Amino acid sequence: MKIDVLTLFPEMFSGVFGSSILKNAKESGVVSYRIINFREYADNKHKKVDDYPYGGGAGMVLRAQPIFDAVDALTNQMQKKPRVILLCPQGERFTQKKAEELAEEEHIILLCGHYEGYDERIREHLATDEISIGDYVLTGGELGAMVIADSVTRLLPGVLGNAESAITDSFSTGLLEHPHYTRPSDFRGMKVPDILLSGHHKNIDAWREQESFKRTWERRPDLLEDRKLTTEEEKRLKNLNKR
Ligand code: 9D3
Repeated sequence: MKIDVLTLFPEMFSGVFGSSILKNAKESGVVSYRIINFREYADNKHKKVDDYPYGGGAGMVLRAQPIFDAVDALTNQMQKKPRVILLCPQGERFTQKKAEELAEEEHIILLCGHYEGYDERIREHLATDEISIGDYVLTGGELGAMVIADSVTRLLPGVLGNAESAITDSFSTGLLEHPHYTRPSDFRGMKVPDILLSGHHKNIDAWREQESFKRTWERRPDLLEDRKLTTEEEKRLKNLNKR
């Protein structure tokens, strides 16, 4: 998979793309990253990427020309059209489902803006998706592009080992993870639950499922509203209400 980023701050990406899992994914050839400063594509001698808004008003607007030309340069000679993803506060909220959808693509281009708005023609005629990573205000789209690149890369075949495999992730099962403990069994008087030391694997599995359900019910009831409870989970809910 090819992941390209268009940004005015390319230096922000070196840490994320140069570390552990993403670095290994790149070196194994599963994914390639290109970080492009779209200022290089500005057709005027001052390399200006923004301009005053038609109709007046405060703030600046990102010009269409450098962005269209940069996307053309990244897609020339390629038959299949890439997904062109605009990072912006007004976009659709990013979720694991969207990460899974993007992981199926051959080529994605992530477009990062800042306080300037985008010329609407970028939205209408270039972007295939508009994404926000959540309801808080960032200084630009770069952190969003990193979040998407990270979450999509780890879903690509061969990127994660069995131990870290994505299949048992909380957002794939729809539940939060149960508590984990490691040695010692007594740390400063804080004990590991007896059941985990019992060696009864069936009981341990049942305890973990109950704890997962309890955590989700207490912390993220919205995750349970989005899906139908299994009969097993209905029982767990009754267990919780008894205590
Ligand atoms: C004046 C109105 N503001 C829009 C809500 C202006 C504005 C603030 C911050 C415009 C852009 C930005 C920079 N943020 C992003 O580019 C951004 C973002 C975010 O701020 N939150 C969550 N996801 C994203 S993705 C891109």
